[in-house]
Amino acid sequence: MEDWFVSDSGDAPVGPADSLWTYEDGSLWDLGPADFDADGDGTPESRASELDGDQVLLSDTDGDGRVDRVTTLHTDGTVDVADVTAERLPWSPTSLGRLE
Ligand SMILES: [Ca+2]
Ligand SMILES: [Ca+2]
Repeated sequence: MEDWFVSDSGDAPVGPADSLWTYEDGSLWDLGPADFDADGDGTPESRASELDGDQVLLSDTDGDGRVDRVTTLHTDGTVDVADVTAERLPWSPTSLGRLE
């Protein structure tokens, strides 16, 4: 999970082209710039990652830079799509091994 880190620059990300981000337990998580165009509009708004062996696609669907959709591609071939509207994302950061 080398590309998961908490931003220490103090700069607020302004959009998915600069950084995808989310808040978790009061910390700003900077996921890095979007590099995948999931909806095909020509602008990258998503970033692939991995969680517990599953591929996940973290997407910002409204262009504010904050991740609001998580698509999980399970190893058994099933796909889950979760829209994130609450403060907490539907995953446990502890499983990434970076937060206590
Ligand atoms: Ca797009
Ligand atoms: Ca968003």
